[in-house]
Amino acid sequence: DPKGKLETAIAESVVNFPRPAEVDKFTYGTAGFRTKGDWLDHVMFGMGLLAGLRSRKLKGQTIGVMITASHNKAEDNGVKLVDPMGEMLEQDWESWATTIVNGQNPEETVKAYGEVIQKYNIDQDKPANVIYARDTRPSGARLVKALEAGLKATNVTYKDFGILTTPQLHYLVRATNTQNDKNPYGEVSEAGYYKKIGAAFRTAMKNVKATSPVTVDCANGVGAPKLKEMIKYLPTEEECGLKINVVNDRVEQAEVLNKDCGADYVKTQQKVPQGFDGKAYDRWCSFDGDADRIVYYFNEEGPVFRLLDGDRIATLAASFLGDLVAKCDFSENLKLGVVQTAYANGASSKYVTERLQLQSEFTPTGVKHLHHAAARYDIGVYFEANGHGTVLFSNKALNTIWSKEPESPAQLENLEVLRAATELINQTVGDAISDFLLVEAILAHKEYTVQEWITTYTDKPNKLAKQVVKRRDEYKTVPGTAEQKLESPKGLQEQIDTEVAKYREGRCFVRASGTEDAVRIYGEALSSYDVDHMVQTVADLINMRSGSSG
Ligand code: G16
Repeated sequence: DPKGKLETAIAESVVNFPRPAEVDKFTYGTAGFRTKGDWLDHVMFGMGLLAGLRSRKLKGQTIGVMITASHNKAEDNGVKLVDPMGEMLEQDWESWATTIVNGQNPEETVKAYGEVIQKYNIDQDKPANVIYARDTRPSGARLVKALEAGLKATNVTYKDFGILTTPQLHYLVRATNTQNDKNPYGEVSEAGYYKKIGAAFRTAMKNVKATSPVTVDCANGVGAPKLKEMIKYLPTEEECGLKINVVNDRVEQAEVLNKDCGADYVKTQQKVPQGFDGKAYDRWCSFDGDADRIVYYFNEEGPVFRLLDGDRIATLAASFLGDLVAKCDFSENLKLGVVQTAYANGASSKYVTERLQLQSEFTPTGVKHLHHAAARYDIGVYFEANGHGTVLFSNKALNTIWSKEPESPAQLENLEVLRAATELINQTVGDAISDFLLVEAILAHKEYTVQEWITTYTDKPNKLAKQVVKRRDEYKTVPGTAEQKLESPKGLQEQIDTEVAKYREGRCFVRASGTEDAVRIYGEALSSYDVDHMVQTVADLINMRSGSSG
């Protein structure tokens, strides 16, 4: 009985990866499972099982597993599954991920495995293919073993791609699943990723030159070695004018990962990272720990810190692509839109609708939500304010852009840049390396300095704070409000509303983080004094209710 054999194999193997006593329940959150690396072996084993099931369900298409805790501390780790076209795991399956890793004993794990088979009517004789990679965290190598045990127990064919950025793994999943198609996404190798993006950047920069150098803070994470590799495939400084300095590249020192540096630090602390030695107006940017987010910034004299976050990248990209679309005569044909979350600065959304005259839309936090919304446009720009985002081109857009016969030399030039953009941008997920090169190309085309970029609109004073609470799962938002209204704890939203009404153009919302044990508070108002006061008062309201520790 092959089914019985499989069940025995799972039961025999899972005992080597027992549940840690410290965790009550694992939950597949905003970005998969995340917690201390030491507690994740059991979860990895379960994700091996589920990745195999997902692949079998999808007729053997390759599923990706990424082992990373991204912006979180070095001792944390995490895991998320990647669907065949490089997008995040289908939401329906998230609850199965939660079920399969929460078995209290081997029998329950086997039972959960059987339930997925039944629910999705999975033919166990179908092939299953999984590829995986990890970031530079020390626990990664051990966790890979647990993942492999789950894959082996259920006869899954797998391939280890070693250490990669999260977006590189997403790229490889899509490249693998499209390699025999008419339009393969790219070569199925890490080098294939660099080649594709490098060639696109070269084309995009053909007729322009960068006027100043840029420095990249890699958060002491996997982005550092991978960006250095990428640079080998880019046009040289002599050719395109761009000099790229790489800092915070100490990947061999685990404890400095994301420590006082990286995109999350810069965005939430509103400060330059450790190692910053820029002069006023030097252009800097920061990746996060797995290189799927990027933010730019500079200092004015003073020094006064100025941030160019995900909203700025979204508006820059939307305005640039919008212009190209118009110059290529596609405006009638291709619908462009910008997708953001409630964390987007109100001034950026206003700029999108009023200045750029583009559609704008909001979704809950989490790339998966933005991605799906952006996919409904011909050209969908999506970015979270924290710097996580990309641009999606529909098949219609790609066909239109690639089949057009240019009507003039000028139009040909624009068409070539637009075509290059479709190749330069990682369309599977937000990608710091690809977004970085896109921004650099746009700045070169627009001949923008950071000062010119930041004056396109004026940010509303804002603040993003964090409040540690005992039970973040008590904080639930009303569906359809882009997380801007709490339904529980009861009465808290009314208190917040009363407070916010005191401030001119005040806006403030509270939601539970999906990646940290805290609730986030975002506030905006006409003056920064008001914002600080409002956010502090709301934090106090939460603190009083939950008797929290922070
Ligand atoms: C992850 C998600 C992002 C999200 C961020 C913070 O980023 O991929 O979509 O914005 O967590 O989420 P939360 O506010 O729920 O903690 P990363 O870079 O850590 O993978």
